Amino acid sequence: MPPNPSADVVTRELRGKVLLVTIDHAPVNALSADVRRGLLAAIEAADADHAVEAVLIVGAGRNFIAGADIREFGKPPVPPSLPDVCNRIEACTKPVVAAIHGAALGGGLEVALAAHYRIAVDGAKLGLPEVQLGLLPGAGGTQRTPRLIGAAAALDLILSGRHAGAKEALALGLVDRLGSSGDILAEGLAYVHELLAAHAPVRRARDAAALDDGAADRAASLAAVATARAETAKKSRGLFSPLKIVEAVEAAIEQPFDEGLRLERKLFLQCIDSPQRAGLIHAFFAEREVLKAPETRNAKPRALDRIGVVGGGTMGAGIAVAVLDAGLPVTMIERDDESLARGRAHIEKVYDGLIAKGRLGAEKKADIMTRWSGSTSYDALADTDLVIEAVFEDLAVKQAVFAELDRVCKAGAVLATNTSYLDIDAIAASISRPADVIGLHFFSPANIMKLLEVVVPTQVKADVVATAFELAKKLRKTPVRAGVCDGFIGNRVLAVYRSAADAMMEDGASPYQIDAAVRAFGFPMGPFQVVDLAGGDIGWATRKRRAATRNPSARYVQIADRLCERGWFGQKTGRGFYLYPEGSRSGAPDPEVEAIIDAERARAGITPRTFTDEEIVRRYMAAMINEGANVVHEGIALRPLDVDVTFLYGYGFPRYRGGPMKYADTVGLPTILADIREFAKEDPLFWQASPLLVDLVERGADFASLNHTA
Ligand code: T1G
Ligand code: NAD
Repeated sequence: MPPNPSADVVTRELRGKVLLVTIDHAPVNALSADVRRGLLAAIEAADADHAVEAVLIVGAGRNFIAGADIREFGKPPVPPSLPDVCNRIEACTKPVVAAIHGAALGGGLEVALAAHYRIAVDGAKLGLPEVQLGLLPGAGGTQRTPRLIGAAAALDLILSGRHAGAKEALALGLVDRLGSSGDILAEGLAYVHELLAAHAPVRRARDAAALDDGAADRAASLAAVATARAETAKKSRGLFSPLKIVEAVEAAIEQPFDEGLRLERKLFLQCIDSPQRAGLIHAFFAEREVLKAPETRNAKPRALDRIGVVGGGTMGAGIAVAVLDAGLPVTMIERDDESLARGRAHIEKVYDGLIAKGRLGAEKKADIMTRWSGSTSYDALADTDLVIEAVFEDLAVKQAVFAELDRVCKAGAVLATNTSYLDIDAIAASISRPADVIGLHFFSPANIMKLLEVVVPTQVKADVVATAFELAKKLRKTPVRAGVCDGFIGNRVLAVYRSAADAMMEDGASPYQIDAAVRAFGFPMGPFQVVDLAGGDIGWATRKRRAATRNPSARYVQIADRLCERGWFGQKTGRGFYLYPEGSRSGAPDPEVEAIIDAERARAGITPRTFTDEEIVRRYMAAMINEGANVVHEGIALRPLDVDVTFLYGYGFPRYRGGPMKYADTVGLPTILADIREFAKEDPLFWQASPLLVDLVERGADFASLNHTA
C-alpha cells in the first residue's frame, strides 16, 4: 500500500476487504489541502490494492465533513483541487460508500455525492450552503445533485443553502439508506458488507437519470430553472452568486456532465473573485469570533434556570417571549395589576399571531404560558438566577428598581439592565453588589432581533459576563461585548450617521432620496424609514435629554423636532417622515414634510443643493465607519469585527458587504479618510477623522489587521 501523505488528518485501514478511510481534522473535518491529498491517496491506494473490494469514508468527531476549508478562500489555490478529488472518488473501480453523521455540507456533501452509495444516521444535516458564503457548489454539486434528486429539488437546496435532515435526504434521494443506530462506523461497515454480498456495482451520480428520464422530465426541469431564475432575480437583492447557481444547474440539464463541470468551475471562480464572497466569509467568521469575549475564556457561567423581567412594555414583553421560546420559566414584575395584565397581553399577542399563521397550536401556547408568572411584588424574584430590567429610560426609576432587586434577589443572582443609553456604572454603583450588574441591550422586537449587546461595566465579575454570553446562547442571540458609553456600540454609531443624514437633508437632499440611496446600497430601510418604525418620540426624548450637554457650536438639525412637535412619530401615529394611510407599514412621501424641510432650510439660511446617490452613500458610510473606528479606538468595541457583527445583526447592514468596517477595508481606508477630510471643509467639528483611522492609513494597515482573537 503506497505511503499516506496526510496520515495526521486522513487515516486508512484495511478492515477485511474494506478500506476504511477516516477524516480526522478538527474541529469540523474541513477539506483542507492535507485532507484533499489524503483522500486522493486513499482512492489511488484502493484501486491499486487487490485486497480492497470496497471503500468506506467516514468522519471522526461530530461531523462527516463541513465543507471546503473556508479559510483557504481568497488565497492562492493549493492542489489537488476538490473537483479533481471528487472526480477521482467517482472514478474509483471499487464501490465507495460515504457514511454520514453530523454535518455533510458544501464540499462535504459533494464528496459524498462523488461516492457511489451513501448512508446517513439521525442527526445528520446535508446541504450545499455555499450561497451563504457568496459562492456556489464548486466540486460537482451543481451537476451531480440535479442528476440525483431532480432540478427543482436541487435548485431549492442550493439556492436556499438550507440543511436537510437524514429522513428528508433519503426521501430526496440524496442518500440511499438510513442507519438506525447512532454508531456511524458500524452502520457504514454493515452497509458496505451488504453491498459486497449483493455484488453491487460502482454507480456514478454523473450517470444518474433524474434529469432526463424522457422529454417530459426535461421540460419540467427547464421549467424549474425558468421559475428559479425569475424568483431569484426578484429576491436576491443584489446578491451575485444565486443567478450563477441557476445558470450552472441549467447546464446540468442542457450539457454533458464534463461540459457542465467546466461551466460550474468558471462560475465558481467568478464568485470567488466577487467582493461579496469576502464580505460573507468575513461575516461567517466574525459572528463566531464575537462569542469569544476575554471574560468567557476562564470564567464559568452561573446558573440560568429561572429568569425575571421587570417591566412588561415593548421590550420587557419581547424579552419574556425570547426567554419562553428558549424553554425557560420567566417571572414578570410590573408596577400595578393593569400594567401586568398589559404585559401578559403583549406576550400572548405574539403567540396568537403565530397561531393565526398556523405556526403554533393553541395547546402549545397554553403550555408555553404555564412557564410565565407575573407579580407586582418584587419578592416574587427571590429565587431567580438572572433578572433583566426593562422599565422607563430614566436613571432614577432604574436605580429604584435596582434597589428593590438588591433587597430581594438571592446572592449570586445576575442583575441586568436593558437600558439603551444610560450609564450602567451609575446603576451598578447605586447598590450593594455592583459586581453582579451587567447591561443586556436587546433590540426591538426583542424576541426576533438576534443582536444582544453585552455591556460590561467597570466593576462586573468575569463570571457575570460569562453568564450573559451563556444566556445569549440559550436565547439564540448573537452577543457582542461592549463597553459603557452613551449608546454603547450600535446606538452611538447610529446617532452619528443619523446626524450625517439629517445634515444632507437640511442641505438639500430629500429624506426620500436618502432612504432610496441607502436601500440601493443594500439596507432593508433608510434612516428616515427606521425612525418612523421605531417611533420618532424615542429619539426626540434622547435629544431633549442631551440638550443640556450638547456642544452649542455643533450643528443641530431641527427638522425631526418639527415633526415630533406635531405628534408625527411615524407608523404608530400614522405619519412621521412618511404618510401611513390606514395603518399601512409602507409609507408614502409627504409633501407637508417637504414643506417643513424647506421652511427649516430658510430658517437656517441654507440654499439647498443637489446630492447624487453616490455622494449620499459616501457621506453616510464615512460617518458610520469613522464613529465605528472611534468605538474601537476607545475600547468600547474589542475589534472592528465586533462593530461589523453589531451592524449585521442589529441594524440591517447588508451581510454581503461584511459590515461597515469590512466595507471600509474593501473601499480602502485612504479613500474613506480622504472623504472625511473633504467633508470636514464644510463642518470640521462633525467630521473629525478618528485617530485610529488616521493611524491605520499612516501605517498602510486596515481594520482587518486588528481583528485578532480578543
Ligand atoms: N472551514 C473552516 N472552518 C470551519 C468550517 C469550514 N468549512 N466550518 C466551521 N469551521 C470552524 C468555525 O469557524 C469554528 O471555528 C469551528 O469550525 C466550529 O464551527 C467547494 C465552496 C459545520 C454546522 O458553509 O455551518 O464547501 O470559532 O462554531 O455550531 O463547494 O460550522 O472554533 O475557531 O460553527 O457546531 C461550505 C460551514 C463551505 C459549513 C458546525 N460549508 N460550517 O456548527 O460549530 S464552502 C459550510 C457550519 C464549500 C465547495 C464549497 C458550521 C457547522 P472556531 P461552529 P457548530
Ligand atoms: P415601555 O414604556 O414600553 O415599557 C416600560 C414598562 O416599564 C412599562 O410597562 C411600565 O409600566 C414599566 N415600569 C415602569 N416603572 C416600573 C417599575 N418601577 N417597576 C416595574 N415596572 C415598571 O418602554 P420600552 O420601550 O419597553 O423600554 C424599556 C427599556 O428598554 C428602556 O430603558 C429603553 O431605553 C430600553 N430599550 C428600548 C428599545 C425600544 O426600541 N423600545 C430598544 C432597546 C432598549
